[in-house]
Amino acid sequence: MLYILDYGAGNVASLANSVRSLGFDFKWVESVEDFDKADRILFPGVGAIRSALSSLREKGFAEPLKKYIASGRPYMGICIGMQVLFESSDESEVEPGLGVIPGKVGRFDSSDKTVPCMGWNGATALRELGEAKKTYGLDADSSYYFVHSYRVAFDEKMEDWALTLTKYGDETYVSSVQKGNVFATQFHPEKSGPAGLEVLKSWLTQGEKGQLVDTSVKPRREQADIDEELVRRGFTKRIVACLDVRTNDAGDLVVTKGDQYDVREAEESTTTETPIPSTNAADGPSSDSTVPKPKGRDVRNLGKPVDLARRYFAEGADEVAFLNITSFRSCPMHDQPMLDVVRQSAETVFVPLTIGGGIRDTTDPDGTSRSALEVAGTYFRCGADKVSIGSDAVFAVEDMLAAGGKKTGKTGIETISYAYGNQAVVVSFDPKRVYANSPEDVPAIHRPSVVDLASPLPGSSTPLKADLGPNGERYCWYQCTVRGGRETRDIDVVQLAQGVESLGAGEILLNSVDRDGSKAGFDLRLVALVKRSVSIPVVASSGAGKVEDFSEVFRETGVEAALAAGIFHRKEVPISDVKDHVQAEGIKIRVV
Ligand code: 1PR
Repeated sequence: MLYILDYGAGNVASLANSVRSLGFDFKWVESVEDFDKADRILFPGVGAIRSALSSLREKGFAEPLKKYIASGRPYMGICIGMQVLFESSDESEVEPGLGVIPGKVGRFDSSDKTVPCMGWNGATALRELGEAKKTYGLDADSSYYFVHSYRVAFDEKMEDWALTLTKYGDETYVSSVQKGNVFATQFHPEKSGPAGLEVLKSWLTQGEKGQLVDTSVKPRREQADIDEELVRRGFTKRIVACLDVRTNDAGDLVVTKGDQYDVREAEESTTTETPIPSTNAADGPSSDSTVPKPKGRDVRNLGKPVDLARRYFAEGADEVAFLNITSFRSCPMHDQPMLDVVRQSAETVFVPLTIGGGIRDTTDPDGTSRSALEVAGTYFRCGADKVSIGSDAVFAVEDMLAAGGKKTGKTGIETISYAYGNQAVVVSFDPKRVYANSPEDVPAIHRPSVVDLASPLPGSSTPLKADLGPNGERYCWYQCTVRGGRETRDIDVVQLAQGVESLGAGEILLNSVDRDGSKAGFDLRLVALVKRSVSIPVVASSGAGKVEDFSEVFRETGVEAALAAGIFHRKEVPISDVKDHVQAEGIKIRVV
């Protein structure tokens, strides 16, 4: 019997779904006795090693797990499930590792690259794999999904254990290990599409009729071949499909899409339905934009959330994001339809899923309070890999700035990233341009975020089309908004970006109210400004209209990922065309 070890953090639902989708049954490890009953153990660690190790010890699982591994029965670890095998980790000074593998887990150097490392990369075999070219289902031509800030650097001590190597920036690290009955990957097979499922299947079927394959005895490959492959494969940019989800006037949960955040049809509809007014006075106007709208305009309906997520997975999206865009209303967890959307999508969509909207402290109608951490945890257990925080992040940074930079440790960003790791916390920005004729017209505090709308990007000689304000203004700064663009706040994107990074966010999803739905291309000046303010990954969003927009934003700003909604929903630009174009431009991308 296969047992999966869930120590209580992160998204284990996806692994369970992928194992089931391959036709295997399993049980959860619930007691010390289960280690004796197990024929095979899968340990899908996610997030922070500190909580993984302390939870294993609190449950009394650490010694039984070591005994299980020493017994020679098959063990597969994923991400933290690989890192716990080592003697120690820089991430957790107080909790020693299990010591199954000699060596230490260290942190990526962030001086030359974004950390966490979040995205797709190859896995280059250290040893000759013979005719089959594949061991443990690992394919030299496939990409796998990695998300981590810590890694095991490759050196001669790791020769015995390293199965594959991967390169991120200048660092070559161990992306999977194998020796005897132990196999573990730094990447997430359950999030790596068909290529990842192949790895899981291979491990699940190995040893069923005899011995496990032991690659550690095979001869080593020529170093030059390994180096060539490490560079050729490399870290890829990501293409994200985004689904703005809300209930329409008929009460159906639909994917919608706005222009500058107005998600209603331009023309008054012929139906007699009227928009449902907000039931909560605190919600403000029940319209979907700051722009006044005539009555009777329907919410645009571009399809069902789960169907579209499945379509994008099949078409090769590297990630799928769901944003609950009516979360500005009260959104108690007890009847949150987005939970089902995530649950159902995670059953068949094996790439990372992000869920945003309403990730904050909430109160159910019966008075039950739920912390942002609890809300996020509920989504993770349903199959989300990351949560995206919008309005609450702005308030958190405002409070931190007002307190002279002091952190409380109690904000959603802090509590969620502490428990689940900062890779699990995205912050979604909804900035708007504020135009000015001169930088001096901008309040001094916001001048660091002023951009010149008539010049090339700083440090670039590539000409960039002037993009002046409506009255010919040459400058602008980017003001943050909350509640889906309804309310502006006295904070700019640079303050927000640096604030959320210091609170522990692992990624920024950078929308633009001005460009949303415009198909005019990403706001390169905005994207470049935020990208150079932080060292965490940035996802450029809003305005994609053609394949060239993607290569341009990658080339000109260096962002890690680019997101689009409208052009994918309306099938105007297929994801495969975007990827073919980006690849033809010499930019690394995962091609399915
Ligand atoms: O504040 O934590 O509850 O989160 C609310 C979330 O909902 C935020 O992430 C916010 O961005 C999002 N949101 C709220 N209202 C809207 C709206 O459109 N009326 N959607 C909204 C944000 C922007 C992107 C869109 C890109 C790409 N929409 O999601 O997908 O602009 O579109 P394009 O490629 O078609 O140009 P909280």
